[in-house]
Amino acid sequence: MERYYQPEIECAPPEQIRAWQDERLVATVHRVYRDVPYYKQKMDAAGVSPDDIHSVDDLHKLPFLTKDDLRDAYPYGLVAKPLSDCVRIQSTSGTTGRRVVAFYTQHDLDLWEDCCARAITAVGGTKDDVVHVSYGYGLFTGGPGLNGGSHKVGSLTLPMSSGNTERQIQFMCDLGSTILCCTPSYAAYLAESIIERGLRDQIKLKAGIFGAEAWTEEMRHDIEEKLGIKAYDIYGLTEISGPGVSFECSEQTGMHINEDHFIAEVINPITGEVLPDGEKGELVFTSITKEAFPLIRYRTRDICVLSRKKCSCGRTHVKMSKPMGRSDDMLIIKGVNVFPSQIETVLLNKGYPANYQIIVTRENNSDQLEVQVEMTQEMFSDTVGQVSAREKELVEAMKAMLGIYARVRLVSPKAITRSEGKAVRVIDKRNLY
Ligand code: DLL
Repeated sequence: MERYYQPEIECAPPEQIRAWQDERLVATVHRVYRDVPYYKQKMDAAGVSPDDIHSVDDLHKLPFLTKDDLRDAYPYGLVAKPLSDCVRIQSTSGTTGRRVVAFYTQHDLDLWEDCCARAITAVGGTKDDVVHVSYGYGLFTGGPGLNGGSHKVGSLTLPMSSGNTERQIQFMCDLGSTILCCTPSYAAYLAESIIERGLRDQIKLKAGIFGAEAWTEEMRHDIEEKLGIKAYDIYGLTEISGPGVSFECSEQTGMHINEDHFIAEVINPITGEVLPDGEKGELVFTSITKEAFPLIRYRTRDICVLSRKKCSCGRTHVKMSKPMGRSDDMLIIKGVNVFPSQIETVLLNKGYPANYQIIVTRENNSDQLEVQVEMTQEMFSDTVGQVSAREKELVEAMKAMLGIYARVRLVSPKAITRSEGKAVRVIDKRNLY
């Protein structure tokens, strides 16, 4: 039995999971109230005492924590251990404001790596695998998380980091990488580059662990077909540790949340009301085993659905759907909610590659949506003179999906800059006016 497939935990009966959560939640709440003035202040202001929290049923009494709280408390205000007990920081890229900095004790690193090891094991990884980690290393959690998980599984680990596609492919061929870990957009780019070089037969990849950004089922099929692998989703966020908060198993129908470490809720993002399983809303996490940076009811802004349907893999931990976008990713165009994933679905269904960019502008006080779409090489050579017919077809398909008009501009192959990390899909120029 693999060390990091832990059936006694991952397949535990729901009552057992609940008992762990109750006990760990109560302990965490008492600890943060005692040791972190920021939490004490917040709970006092909400009129909740740690003695009001007896079990997960009382979780809803606690106030939410948001990214704004993390920014207010930056850098040390939410740290729950003396700094001398912390051994690592990781951080977000800070593209939407001040960076979020997360702290880890050695124990926290161990648990985080366990979560990533579970994810690798769930896709069939063993100590006989060669795990090729092309997530960025450094402050970003992707590289360090999967690297640590791979070590724990005992796999041979290639700490490639992102970029230098030529070298990635060469190592993949020479060293026989079997599991690729990177963003789905970079996986698509690597697939394209491998095929172009005629090296598809020389790679030994069997699985990919792709996450850190939203991707559609259509993109999964595309990558699986091009690389001849199974492509699995992995989810996480720096604030809650990094990758491995949840991960897909062989069923590939959503990601099991490591419920012995994190309690998940889905809420109505407007009212804050907790929604029953099966309803779509904003995902909220409470960490119950972290020492240095425990977060209580942290609003992720990711929109998804939780499901407790029995899973064929035997794991009993709740599953989250692929995030359907972030509440702050959602574009409001002419009053209509538009998610980039809807546009991606249209494009992949119509046979276009997932290389596109969404540009939003405001002209004469009216929002304008433009989608620049790359053609495949075949389309490009076949369709001289047919570009406008193709564009028209896409405009209609977008209208059916989004309910509004989007200008479509087909561009030549390779015209859209490839990403080595998280893809930049949306350029919203409205805030610049
Ligand atoms: O992206 C951690 C990570 C690294 C996850 C590698 C998976 C693999 P952050 O940079 O803090 O952390 O970004 C977190 O990315 O709130 C989601 O909006 C998005 N995200 C992460 N995983 C997925 C996924 C890492 N599988 C933010 N699908 C999260 C969709 C994802 N979105």
